[in-house]
Amino acid sequence: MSLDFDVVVIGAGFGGMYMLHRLRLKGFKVQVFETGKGVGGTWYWNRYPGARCDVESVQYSYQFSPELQQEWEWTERYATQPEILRYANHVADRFDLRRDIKFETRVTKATFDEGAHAWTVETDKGDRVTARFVVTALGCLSSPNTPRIPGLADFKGPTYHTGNWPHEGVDFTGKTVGVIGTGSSAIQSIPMIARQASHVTVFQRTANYTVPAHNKPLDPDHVREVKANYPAMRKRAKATPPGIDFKINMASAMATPEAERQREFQERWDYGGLGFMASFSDLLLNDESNKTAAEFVHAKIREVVKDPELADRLSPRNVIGCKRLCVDTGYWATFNQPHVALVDVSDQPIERITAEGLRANGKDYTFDCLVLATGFDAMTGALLRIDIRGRDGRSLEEKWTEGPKTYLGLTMAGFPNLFTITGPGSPSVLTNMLPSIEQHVEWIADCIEYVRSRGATLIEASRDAEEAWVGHVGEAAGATLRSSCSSWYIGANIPGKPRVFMPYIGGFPAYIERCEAVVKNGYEGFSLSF
Ligand code: NA7
Repeated sequence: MSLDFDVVVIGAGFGGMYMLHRLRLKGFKVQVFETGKGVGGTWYWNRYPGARCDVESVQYSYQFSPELQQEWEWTERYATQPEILRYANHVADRFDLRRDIKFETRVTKATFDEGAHAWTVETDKGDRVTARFVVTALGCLSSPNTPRIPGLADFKGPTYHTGNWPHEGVDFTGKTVGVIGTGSSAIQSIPMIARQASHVTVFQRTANYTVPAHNKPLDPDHVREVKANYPAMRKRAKATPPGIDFKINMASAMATPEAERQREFQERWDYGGLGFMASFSDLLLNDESNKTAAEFVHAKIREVVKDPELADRLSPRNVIGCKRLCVDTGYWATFNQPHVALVDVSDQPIERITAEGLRANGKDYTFDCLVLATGFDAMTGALLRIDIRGRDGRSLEEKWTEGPKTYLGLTMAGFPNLFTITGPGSPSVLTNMLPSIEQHVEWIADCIEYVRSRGATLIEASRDAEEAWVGHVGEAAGATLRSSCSSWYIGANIPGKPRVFMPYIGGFPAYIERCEAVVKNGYEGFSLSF
């Protein structure tokens, strides 16, 4: 049977774009399908005001092409969404990617044909194509979570979701705005919305920890130095658990004298960004150590927020770093403004959305516009939106009823020739996504090439290898404080979703080592068919 393509790639964000490029270099015939009108994935959809990456721009970028790395000029320490999207478009142009991407086309179904050792992929535009392999490049945070609050359709003003923001932007000037959510998207957008709106009411279910970004234009001398030493910086980054080049203090917070501990926290606070969690090595291992960091942040909130009662309500109570740490610019200070109000909805869920606003805690709140900063059905949502059927017509949904099961976050038993870039069970969202994506893309491309070189037509992970990996992912998660709260890492934000810690927490270096060992041992845990 002659197939239409060697590989179908689903998604043209950073994962899908590089996958296409890498496979082309190896001579494979590839078709990419992308729902959006353009490339960029997450950065195509998340256009809310203030949207930025929380990893520094010189690190949140591809490293596969030294030329690309040298020619692209980042302008700020943390790149804005428009700048990252420009970068994605630059990459698409530079490597002539668009000719193999079909835009505005959503993949609806992928079915494995056991006789042909091939997948049939169907789209909402009527495509039905066959390919030996399918690679999903769907992103981890790409299926927006619209909360099931009664009456959502009753609201008569406009409703915006941060994860699917209007491309033409939104002018809130003179408007009253209600914002549901206080995660990263809310923490980035609320200060910006408050600059325009006449009144903002923020509905907070769980207060979140955030550290200042201290964003600034990039100093050209600094950029020159980074560019001159890029390979060394990338190497250092790869050797850290999150794949980010920052200094990890290997000392224990509890074993460090109080004054020195405060100095370390303060230094990192003044520097800004996610490196705060690397102040000590045991912040996510030991409750007492964690409390020292949490209390440091609580004190900062009290310093900034003038009303002590409000400061208290803005102070998170859970383990710091359990939910993903946020990085902000002026978030708490925004609440000092008289036109910004915080409503606690932690005790009782929002009762309902009304025509004029919403009802919570027995009280009616009115506003002109509603912003849902309510996050995503993370890691599995985008995959399960596609009807993926492996051996015996078994769906991915059936396979994952108790939570995602993968081998290395890359493949699944019962779903041969299917690969997931940054799938559940891989470090993904616990790391700098770009290096994680590159590592996956390169591993997958090499694997597909290996299958071809052996004259095989099918590769599949064994159930034993998958079970062992799932067990290891669970054990690693259980050893930290990260699974101790209701986060999207464990699916707790989606009613009915199985509670399983989805990303692999063992760190980027250990994970790379494992992936490389699998290859070295002749694709250990996989079988080939001809
Ligand atoms: P998050 O971090 O999942 O935040 C979503 C927020 O919305 C969070 O505060 C939720 O409260 C809140 N939420 C969700 N549903 C409701 C309902 N029904 N009622 C009240 N509040 C609700 O998503 P983001 O988009 O901010 O960030 C996602 C990631 O993108 C982030 O971690 C960075 O990696 C980038 P909860 O905490 O669940 O109580």
